[in-house]
Amino acid sequence: MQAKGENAAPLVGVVMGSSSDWDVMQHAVAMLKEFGVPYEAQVVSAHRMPDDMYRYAETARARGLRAIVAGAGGAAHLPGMLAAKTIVPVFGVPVPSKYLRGEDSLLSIVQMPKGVPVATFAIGEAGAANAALHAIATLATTDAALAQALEAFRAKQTDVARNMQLPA
Ligand code: RP5
Repeated sequence: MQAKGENAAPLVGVVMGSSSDWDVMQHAVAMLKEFGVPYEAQVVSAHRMPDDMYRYAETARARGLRAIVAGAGGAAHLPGMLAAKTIVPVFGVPVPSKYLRGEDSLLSIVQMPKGVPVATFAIGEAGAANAALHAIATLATTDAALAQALEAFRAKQTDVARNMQLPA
């Protein structure tokens, strides 16, 4: 998968261990698109392209990335190894795995030893979308227009919930 992006320099990097993660990780990209946040998305595999992974992390800050959303499945090293090489905040998304339904991915990502954090989200598409929303919330701390858009996004959810009807 090639790097994608809007015209502006990317503020959020979305990376994943395999193109097979895209079904899940596309939900992060969809959220960034919805908010008009410049992003890039690409495959960066921890165990199949370790040198590329290090380069990605080492250059992330200088390239202007303010957050990295990293999804991986199984023995999911990618988010932790990126975090080991950059101080750009890493938001980890456990991708459902074939045999253990992503519980392996979750535990691999969430159990970072003290000192190198990875903010870890839910397994699957909710986690991918929420990781992007968290990146957006981080950017919104210094971007009033984005903060307003995020408030509106929340208000819409409130309206939907208030109007929910149960079966008679
Ligand atoms: C991980 O291995 C990837 O993040 C993916 O979730 C999993 C399986 O990869 P493929 O065998 O589908 O390429 O590195």
